[in-house]
Amino acid sequence: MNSMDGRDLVRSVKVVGSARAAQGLRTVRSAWRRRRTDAVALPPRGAERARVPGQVHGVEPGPGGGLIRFARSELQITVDVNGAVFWGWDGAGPEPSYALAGHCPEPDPRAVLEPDKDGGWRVVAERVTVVVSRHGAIEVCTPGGVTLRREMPPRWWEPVGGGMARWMQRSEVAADARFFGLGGRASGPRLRDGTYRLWNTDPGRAFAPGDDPLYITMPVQLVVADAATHLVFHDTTWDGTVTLQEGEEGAGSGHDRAGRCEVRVDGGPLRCWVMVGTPARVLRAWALLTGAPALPPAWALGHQHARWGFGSVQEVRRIVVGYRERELPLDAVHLDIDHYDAHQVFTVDREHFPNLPALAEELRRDGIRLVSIIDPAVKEQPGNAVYDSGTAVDAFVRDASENVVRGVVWPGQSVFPDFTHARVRKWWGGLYEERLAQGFAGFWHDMNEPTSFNAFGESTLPRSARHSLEGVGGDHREAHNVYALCMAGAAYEGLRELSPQVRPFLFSRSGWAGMQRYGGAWSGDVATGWPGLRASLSLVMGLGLCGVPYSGPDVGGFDGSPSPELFLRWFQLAAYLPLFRTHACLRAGRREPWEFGAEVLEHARVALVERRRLLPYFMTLAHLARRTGAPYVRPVWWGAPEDRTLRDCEDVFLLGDSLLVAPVLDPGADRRAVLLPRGRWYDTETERGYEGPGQVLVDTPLSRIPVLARAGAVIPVRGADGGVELEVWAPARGRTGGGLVVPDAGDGWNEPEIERYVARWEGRRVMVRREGEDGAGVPPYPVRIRGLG
Ligand code: NBV
Repeated sequence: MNSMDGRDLVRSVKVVGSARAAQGLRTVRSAWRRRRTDAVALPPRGAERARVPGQVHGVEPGPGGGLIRFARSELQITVDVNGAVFWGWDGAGPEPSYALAGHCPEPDPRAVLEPDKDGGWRVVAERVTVVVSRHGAIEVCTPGGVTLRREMPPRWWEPVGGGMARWMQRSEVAADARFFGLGGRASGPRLRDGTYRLWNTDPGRAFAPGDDPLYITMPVQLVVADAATHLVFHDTTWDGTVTLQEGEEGAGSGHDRAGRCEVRVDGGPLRCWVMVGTPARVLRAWALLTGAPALPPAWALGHQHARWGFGSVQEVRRIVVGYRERELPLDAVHLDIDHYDAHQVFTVDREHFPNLPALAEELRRDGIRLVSIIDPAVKEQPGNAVYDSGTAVDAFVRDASENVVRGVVWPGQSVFPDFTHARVRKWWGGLYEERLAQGFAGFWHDMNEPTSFNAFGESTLPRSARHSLEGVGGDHREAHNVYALCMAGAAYEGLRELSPQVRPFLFSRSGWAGMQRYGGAWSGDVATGWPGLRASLSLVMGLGLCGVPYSGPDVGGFDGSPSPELFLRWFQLAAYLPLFRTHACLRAGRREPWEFGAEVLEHARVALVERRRLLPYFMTLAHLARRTGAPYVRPVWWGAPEDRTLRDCEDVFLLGDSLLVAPVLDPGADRRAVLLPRGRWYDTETERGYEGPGQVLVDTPLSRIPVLARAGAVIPVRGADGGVELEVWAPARGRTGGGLVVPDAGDGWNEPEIERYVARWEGRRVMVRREGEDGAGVPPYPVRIRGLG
């Protein structure tokens, strides 16, 4: 194929189809082998004995808390210097942990273990009090004594013949509390009653709300209640479930029914972290513990276009020219597996992509970067350089009999690097040298749950597959959920070494707590349809509340063909999400903005131009996320978690502190209700002001989705000359406003200073000053005041 026309597309679908059919038999065999391997290597657990902690019988105070001994277990509690509480049962300490960024923070020397009533104990710290009953229930309370969470004494089931215990932990939260998080969930962001599994999963087809679990699961819950917000993290990588039931407040003199949570896990330590405070404080503590989010380069905050099946360099050029001719901003093009030679990672199909470095160079001159997909599976084929070099360092996952574990993925029979081994990560990281030489500037990790096509059961590695787990040794039951996290770590560290002057940019389909240290995520194969549009917002918000601020959906959905209206609404939403990328499956309809008619093209252009104008604001939000853990996309209750109406609102979000975005998520909507937090909000299109809190009706013609600016906001935008300007929304009379600006400092490691601006009425004018050590100064940017009308 020299160019990718319709027939070629069909042919390449057939090639993939027939390759998959040919793989069918092998797949069946491999699934059968997998089940047999598991049956031999993981014998049934047999009889089990249940255990609870029993009665307290002694304590040993230590820094930040201490050890509490029970008849049949012991509990370590420590409050750290950032105010986060750790507790671990049965000798579990906070390390080692895949979630933590480096070592566990120091204990807070002011927090001490002291006796409580009824034979219990408590640790009183500045922002939280933890009370442990004599039977091992743990209560997390605000400094004012309001209980936020009560964990019942845990229960273990231990195989009589020895082996890993399963455990269960029940807890109660306030009747008014709402649950969020647990990674990327399609049916959120508010997690309603139900059971959510903790096992990263490729659903094997495009997903919609109701499909659970998906690619990124995390035992991280953010619980928002009147009294305070808390984040709780059960630090175990094992398979498990979290069952949630929201509480209910009793009417009149009726009793409240507490919210309930039950965590059941198949193994691993029973240990927990809790952070208490406002949402901002909690996310900050989480980022301090698990790592600052990687900072994307400015181009990754622009518009990116992907497609499975560009098929040739000519098609890539055609798309780029299409954007250019229509004056549509474009910042990156992503190449999917069809640019590989026979689907093998770290290779190039030289027939159809003869000179990638030249293409990359040509695009870069136009300000467009190339991004490469990376799959972890390596074709089992002696002579293939990746396979040979991996074999030489003993990189691939083996089973209990020391045989290399095989699966079936795009290149055919494949083997899987064991990213839980430092040596393997080092080898893998080095492979990105080939990608850098091809001119790629960013990386898109796929199929890393890991996925292997199996005819029955789960499409992943056998549970008995062995992993290094940093030399401790274990199996896939423990390594599965951190496979993608470790792959991201390998890529990030490798890229840092290969190209030390440039910040690595990568995002990943799968991951786990702490993945933000290495990059972002995307929402995976979201189904084309209005429910998919809603799900894609839920994923971005949920991941943000788990500490992963950079993510976004496949605009238009992964499969099928969106109607022009659906495509446009998706495009308009994603223009305000951190990752703004169009993408689709091989067989899906087109996703270029000009494929949906003149009207959609016009409105999509407006969205693209506005995204480019907001780039300095996005850059600022990226820096703030890195420094504070606050996601760019925040639920509307972010600054007012005590407002119950806001807490239940899922179809509006805040973009940073200054903007409120109300996407259109339903077909045919020509206006929509928008819930506003307290204060004045300006419709950025009409400049009309609205007073919050309350609900307003705003028109939603096809040309736009409502975006409102907070009165007083100072927003850095890109001016007509490409330089930064301050867009200032008049504060309400008698009030002041302000905003932060972090200038773009290039793709290196510079951490520019945060600039603070204050807006206030001075007589009949709104003035903006820069706050500095030597008083207020004139901003170094042009200022435009809006909302005066
Ligand atoms: O590499 C092909 C696709 C990719 O386009 C998509 O974004 C990933 O989520 N990939 C899944 C593998 C094929 C899935 C059917």
